[in-house]
Amino acid sequence: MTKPRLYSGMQPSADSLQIGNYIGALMQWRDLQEAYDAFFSVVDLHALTQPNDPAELREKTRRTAAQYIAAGIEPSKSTLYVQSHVPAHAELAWVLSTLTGFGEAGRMTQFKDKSQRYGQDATSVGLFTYPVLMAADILLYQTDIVPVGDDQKQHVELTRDLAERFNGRYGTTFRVPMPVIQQDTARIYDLQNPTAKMSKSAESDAGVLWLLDDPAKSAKKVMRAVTDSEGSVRYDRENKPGVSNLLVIYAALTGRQIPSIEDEYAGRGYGDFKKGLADVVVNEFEPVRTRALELLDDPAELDRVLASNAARAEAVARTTLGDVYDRIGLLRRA
Ligand code: AQP
Repeated sequence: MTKPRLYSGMQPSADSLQIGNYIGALMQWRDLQEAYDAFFSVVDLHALTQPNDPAELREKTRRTAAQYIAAGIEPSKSTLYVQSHVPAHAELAWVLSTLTGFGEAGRMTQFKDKSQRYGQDATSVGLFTYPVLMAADILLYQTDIVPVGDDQKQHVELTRDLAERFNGRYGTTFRVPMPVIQQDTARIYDLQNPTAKMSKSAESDAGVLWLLDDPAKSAKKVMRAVTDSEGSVRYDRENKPGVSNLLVIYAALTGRQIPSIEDEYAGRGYGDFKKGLADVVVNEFEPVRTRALELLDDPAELDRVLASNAARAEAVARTTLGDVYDRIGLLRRA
């Protein structure tokens, strides 16, 4: 029996991934790759919507791929590739953009937020059509499920609308994908500002735990994480966002339930709790970091793995794109 298809990706927008990417995405991908025919992409074309230094973008792309593998995504089991290695992404995005309403794209809240933040002059057309490229990513692979954070849910809804619109107009061509929304307990917040999502592009480094950082530095950041003056290790997202965030990280990395961790640290101070968490983080990150750095030591081999995975992705993507071109009436090259 063929396995259902899964598609997900991350932008190569930093030298290292942060612990939110690890808990919210990579750990789940690692589990899901067993039951699904999974496609995991490093979405470098999406990253072009931010200013980039070319040499740095290349390096970040390799580093992101290395961290996928080091975290347990197996390139022999899942298809792990770089988005720009498969030109069909950009080609299908163009076709889908002709089916997307201007107003429809303008309602995307991520675009509204980002364009407001950057200002009109720094907002590109690429940022506006970002969700259309994301729809192309997903639809090319006849995807059944898309694991995403809730901030991406609207983009998957647009993807579904575009698939249904195309199918309605030209006959069934695309599978209509389902979003699988990350649990609230998989969302990680900034250690210094625990009501803001931890992010690769955070303004300050102090609240971000980087997968590739020196372990001693990560331990120090845990010890300095913002908590509160109550002193009890208890989950209460509203009144104790700092401690709750640390509990979520602890539980996610150990596979334990939050109440059992609360019990363990009952009557002990935040110092003990943070020390325990720092050990958990260091133990989890250490092998991932070592493996990623090993892979990055041999970029030619990493590039070979990415190339053979891209060939696998390309075979699927070309078939879908060929069907699309036929349906919409593009003349095939003889
Ligand atoms: N704080 C987080 N908690 C849980 N999950 C998170 N993800 C990101 N931050 C957290 C998940 O990681 C994947 C990364 O997707 P992306 O690189 O396309 O962009 P993003 O979601 O915008 O991630 P960042 O780290 O905040 O990057 P920048 O700063 O570049 O925008 C997604 O699956 C996301 O849910």
